[in-house]
Amino acid sequence: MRDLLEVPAGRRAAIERLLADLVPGERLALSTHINADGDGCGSEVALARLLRARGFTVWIVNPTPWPAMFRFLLGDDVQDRSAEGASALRAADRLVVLDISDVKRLGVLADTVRKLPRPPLVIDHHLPGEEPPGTLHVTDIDACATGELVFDLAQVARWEITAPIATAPIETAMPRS
Ligand SMILES: [Mn+2]
Repeated sequence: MRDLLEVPAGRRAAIERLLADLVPGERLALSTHINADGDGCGSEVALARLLRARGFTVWIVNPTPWPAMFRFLLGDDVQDRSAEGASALRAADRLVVLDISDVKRLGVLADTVRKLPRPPLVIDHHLPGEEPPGTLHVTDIDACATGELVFDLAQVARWEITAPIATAPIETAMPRS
């Protein structure tokens, strides 16, 4: 039987290229599309925690406010700087764009992203867009979600997926009575 958790060869190669491009200790901004959904938000917080565990400084900058219904995913450890807009993007060394195949999906941040000195890294599962948001891509339309690609990135990198990374600190949103 086929191993469903096995990372396909092409995807693995793309992940290895992306990992090789990460500079230890750099400050990374993460963005997803306007009106972020569960995949965008979930992928951002999982990747933020994976990267923080490897010594990166990470913050989120989305083009529209973090949805209230996903507030619990941020916990106390993941920083959302979306309210600062483009200046929070420019303050990072590198941008990682999640769940987007076209830069226009970054709404008010799109122009800033087009002009960043270093092209963003992209992790996405959509059909290719007209204007890709970066140059170094982990994209696979066979992935059911961007979250699947973040999981595979952790597998290939051999980064441990701890319980807080896997589940987000859900207990902070749902206190036991
Ligand atoms: Mn998605």
